[in-house]
Amino acid sequence: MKEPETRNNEYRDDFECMDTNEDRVFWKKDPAPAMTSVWRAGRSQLCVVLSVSVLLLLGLIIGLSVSNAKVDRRFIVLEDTVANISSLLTSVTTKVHMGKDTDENFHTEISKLTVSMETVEQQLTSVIKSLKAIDELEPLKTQVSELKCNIDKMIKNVTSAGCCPIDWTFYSTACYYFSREVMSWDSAKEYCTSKHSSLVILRDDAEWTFVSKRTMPNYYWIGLTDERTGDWEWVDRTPYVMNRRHWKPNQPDNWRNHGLGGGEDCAHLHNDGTLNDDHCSRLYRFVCKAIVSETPV
Ligand code: MBG
Ligand code: CA
Repeated sequence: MKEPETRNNEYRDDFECMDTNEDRVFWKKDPAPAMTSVWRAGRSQLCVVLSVSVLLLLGLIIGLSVSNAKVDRRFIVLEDTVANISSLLTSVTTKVHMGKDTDENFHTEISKLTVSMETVEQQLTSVIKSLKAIDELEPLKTQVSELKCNIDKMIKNVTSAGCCPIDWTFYSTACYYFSREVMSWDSAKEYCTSKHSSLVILRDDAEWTFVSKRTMPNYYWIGLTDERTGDWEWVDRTPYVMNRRHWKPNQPDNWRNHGLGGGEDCAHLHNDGTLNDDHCSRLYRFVCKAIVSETPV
């Protein structure tokens, strides 16, 4: 099968030690135009990028502080209610122990307790709502990171640590490559390795959502297989904990009637972002992932 064109002049990959000056040079994109000409040619572009960055940063800061203040307030109210419940419980338990659970006050306290429980439930719902609002700021954070990278590229003409090569997308602590070219699972695995990355390993729901939003409505191989041991494992050989919600209904089924020999040992994201096991020789797009920093940028 035809290997995809690699664009040597677009980036050179070394994901291991990106902090050294040598690697900053190694990650340099196209031959650098002289700094002065970058300034002359791109001054107005730079102004636009800088203004957008400032606006985005402002948005992020305002968004975060508003959400944080809301969560803080809701937590304080929740704390008070829980303290109230706790003292009511102590009083009720003492009465039960002392056999005074026939007192008129006892019933009043029990109904107070029930009301407080309902209040806690409502308050928890509202805290969860606020936390979700913070989650919604994630795309804004990614945009800010990308802008920072673009500014570094424009001013210094280098790809800084935490920034991704052209055609790769930064998310959280890694760069992701969503291929347009199609390959068998094994060739895709080799391709990712040759770029100092691996077929994607999806560590949590947030990453799953980020990746599947980008892959839908196409099929993409991911780094999940049961070919080696018969049990599903990630390409780094960490076991996959079966979660049926990740899979299409009735999958994985190790279907054998495809006439290609054997069953189905490789997992791909289906057009709706859920998984199917398929014959590893099928030609699908694929996702590579390269860790670029241990802490979010
Ligand atoms: C297909 C799957 C294939 C196999 C088959 C079984 C309609 O989906 O792609 O992997 O599971 O169903 O009928
Ligand atoms: Ca299947």
